[in-house]
Amino acid sequence: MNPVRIPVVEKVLSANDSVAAATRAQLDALGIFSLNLMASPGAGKTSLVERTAAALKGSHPVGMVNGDTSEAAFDAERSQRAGALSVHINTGGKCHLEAAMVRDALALLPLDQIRLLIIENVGNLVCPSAWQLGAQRSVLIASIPEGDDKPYKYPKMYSGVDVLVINKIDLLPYVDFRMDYFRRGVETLNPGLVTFAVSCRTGEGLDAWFDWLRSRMA
Ligand SMILES: Nc1nc2c(ncn2[C@@H]2O[C@H](COP(=O)(O)OP(=O)(O)O)[C@@H](O)[C@H]2O)c(=O)[nH]1
Ligand SMILES: [Mg+2]
Ligand SMILES: [Zn+2]
Repeated sequence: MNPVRIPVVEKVLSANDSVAAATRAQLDALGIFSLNLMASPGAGKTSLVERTAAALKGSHPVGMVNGDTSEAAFDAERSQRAGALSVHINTGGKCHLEAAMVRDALALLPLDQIRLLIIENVGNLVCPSAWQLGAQRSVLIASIPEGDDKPYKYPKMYSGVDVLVINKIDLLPYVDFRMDYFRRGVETLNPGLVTFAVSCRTGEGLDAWFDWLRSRMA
């Protein structure tokens, strides 16, 4: 007899969702477009934030909330150097961001100066997708060196997102990555998913990503 466990988990998630709904309403009211950026460690989340902040800061100032499992605020500092207004969240070892952490971080940002908010989630392909944060779109970065089997291994992550960015395409000549196989897996889980293939290193493909963001904010 252990029927208590499932209701408890559901209660925690629904409490989280009501905080997320309040954040979403707050951001909508301020006219801020917001992204929950998820990926494995090293896929290029901070690199994409840097590129995006540098390209859009003149027209659409970028705010960044970065969740990491420790005190080290390297990513928030990187995005700040690229022109974003940033806040670092130390999750205290937790492997995902929760809505209350984001709400508290937003209180530290000058939201009236921001048009685009990017929330860099903790590097992890498993649980972040279960936690609503209040962002308008969820974005997953897949990077070439991670391998072409990831949609098959992490179906929940791939099926739950609104946008996919395939990063590090400059490495395609050096890695056994079957783009067809990868894309077939994605298409099965999330038909018609908006997808960008980019290199944050060379800049290839990023204009389409910036155009998509601008059109969402128009
Ligand atoms: N070759 C290549 N390296 C990249 C690219 N984007 C990011 N990197 C490198 O990948 C590493 C991890 O990037 P980072 O943005 O910190 O990833 P995060 O952990 O997801 O935030 C860094 O050494 C980046 O320079 C890319 O498009 N091509
Ligand atoms: Mg990072
Ligand atoms: Zn977690």
